[in-house]
Amino acid sequence: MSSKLAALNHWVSEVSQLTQPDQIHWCDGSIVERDALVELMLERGELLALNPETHPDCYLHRSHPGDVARVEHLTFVCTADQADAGPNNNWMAPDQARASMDGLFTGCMRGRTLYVIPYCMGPIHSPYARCGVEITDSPYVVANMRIMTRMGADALARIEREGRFVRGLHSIGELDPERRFIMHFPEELSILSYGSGYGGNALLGKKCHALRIASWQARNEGWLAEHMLIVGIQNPQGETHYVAAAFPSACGKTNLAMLIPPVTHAGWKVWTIGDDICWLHPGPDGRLWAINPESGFFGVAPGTGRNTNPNALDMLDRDAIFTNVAVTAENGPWWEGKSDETPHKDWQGRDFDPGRGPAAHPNSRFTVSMRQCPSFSAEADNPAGVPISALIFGGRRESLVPLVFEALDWNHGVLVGASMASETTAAATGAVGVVRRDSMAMKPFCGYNFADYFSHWLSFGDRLEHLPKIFHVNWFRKGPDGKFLWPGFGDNLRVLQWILERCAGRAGAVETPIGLLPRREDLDLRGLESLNGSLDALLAIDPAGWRNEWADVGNYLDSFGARVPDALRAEHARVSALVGHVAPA
Ligand code: GTP
Ligand code: SPV
Ligand code: MN
Repeated sequence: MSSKLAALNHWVSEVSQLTQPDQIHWCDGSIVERDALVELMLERGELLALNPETHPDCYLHRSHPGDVARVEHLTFVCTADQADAGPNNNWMAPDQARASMDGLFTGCMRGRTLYVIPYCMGPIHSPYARCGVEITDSPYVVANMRIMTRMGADALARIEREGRFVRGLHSIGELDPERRFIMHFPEELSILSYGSGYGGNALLGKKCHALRIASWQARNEGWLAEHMLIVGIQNPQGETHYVAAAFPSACGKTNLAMLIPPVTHAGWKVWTIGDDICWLHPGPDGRLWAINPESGFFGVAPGTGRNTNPNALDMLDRDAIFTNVAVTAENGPWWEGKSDETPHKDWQGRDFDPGRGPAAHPNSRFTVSMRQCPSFSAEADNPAGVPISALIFGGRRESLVPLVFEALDWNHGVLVGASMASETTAAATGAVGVVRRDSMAMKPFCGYNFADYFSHWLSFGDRLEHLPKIFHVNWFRKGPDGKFLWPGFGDNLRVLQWILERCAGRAGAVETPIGLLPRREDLDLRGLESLNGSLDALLAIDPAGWRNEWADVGNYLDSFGARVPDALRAEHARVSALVGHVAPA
């Protein structure tokens, strides 16, 4: 098979000359193709079938133990001018990057099959959707891309019609961390990824295309590509409003996207549009409209349980791929927080021994179609997207940052997003639990200079007639006993409720030096009497702490030099003065 598009055929033959595969397979996305790939991976031991009675069509993949997360230190943005990549990215000169990657790719597919994966990010007929082609030698990547994107014949037809696509070349190579790089060439709309088979390093439609490359395109074309969930919240009056929320990796997007309202909230319902990536466009009506470019979830397994995320459990009992989870004696998938069963084998397939740490890898994941989610919204297929009422930023902060606050206006909201910080998680290799700045949850994903990105965000103040309100949330503040103060999960709806009532001009708030906060009486806390003592702590503002915080944000902005927009500096000066004016305790 080949394509009607000469440029695509040419690229595939160029890559096959370089990589020397035994065969070339053009993916059509059919179920027959999927079944054949699964069969092949079962034979080779790359997939293990889980219990077909309790978990039909569910498979476990154990990745190389040294290849379990994104690798930020090996991820590069290769622009002609280093300043365009910015201090927020690792940079290499494009020629040098291409030459060293060519070296790695030479002959790397000998004895393997080269798969050509045409895919579409976004509803197939949406003007906001964008296409790409990933070439890979990993059937596991093909199987995951089939769930995560609209992959196959329809995407190829669109690519042939449009004549343009993002080019992603991927090989698992030797899975050697010394020979592993994820390179982006935004000026050419291309990606080269070598040496990892894991998630964001290998499923190139996801972080590489839909965030790093797309954020670059979005800046040039006047839209935004963001690390955000999209959720519809239906109130008892039957109205549904949509919000998008940016939290860093493993900080609660999937959970918020499919939460089940607390029992006190009869008549409320949450509709899931997306759990990780959101493309935002100014619509013809002057509002901001959102599509989810993905069609599946690559979600964090640990912590997903009946009490925390029942919708997720209900979509994970059939047709799902699990990566690096543990298994029970009955050969069901298991992870910490799932159930009180005892794991039998750990994520590396060894007999479980608590002395060796958790049974499931902390970054173990499930891949599942969004259509299996009980709260899936058909609006996820709407080519126009959904209109956004509020944007939410959030991080994992055990101290200082209150449960929720509202920005005074757009520029203040952009500063709140730019100054976000969060404790690092197992979603990337490296230390866990270290607070770092993670502007708009895009530190690992913005394909260009953050200073230019901040300018781009500010520009929407003029582009949009109806600006969404901007909020900041923190589910992770802890008390002196080291426990989370806020129950989180389903109860997060109470915060979304306040946010939407603020958007409707109905809920009260009090102005503080950091923004508008709810008072106790502004939140619907029915049924949460247990919270009594904690609420004051959850909403407390520590002026000295915030003086330090804003001073640190000032240093952070300095690190981007003269490209930082004046309006952001001015906003920073304004809020710094506000916390400065609060009398020290
Ligand atoms: P990525 O897929 O890496 O982008 O992560 P994500 O932002 O989608 O995070 P996810 O919803 O998968 O949650 C990550 C971890 O945080 C899981 O272990 C959850 O159980 C936990 N978590 C999510 N929401 C809450 C919450 O409201 N409170 C607490 N305490 N933990 C939460
Ligand atoms: C994240 O790390 O934010 C993820 C997982 O969603 S990955 O696909 O590996 O990027
Ligand atoms: Mn993510």
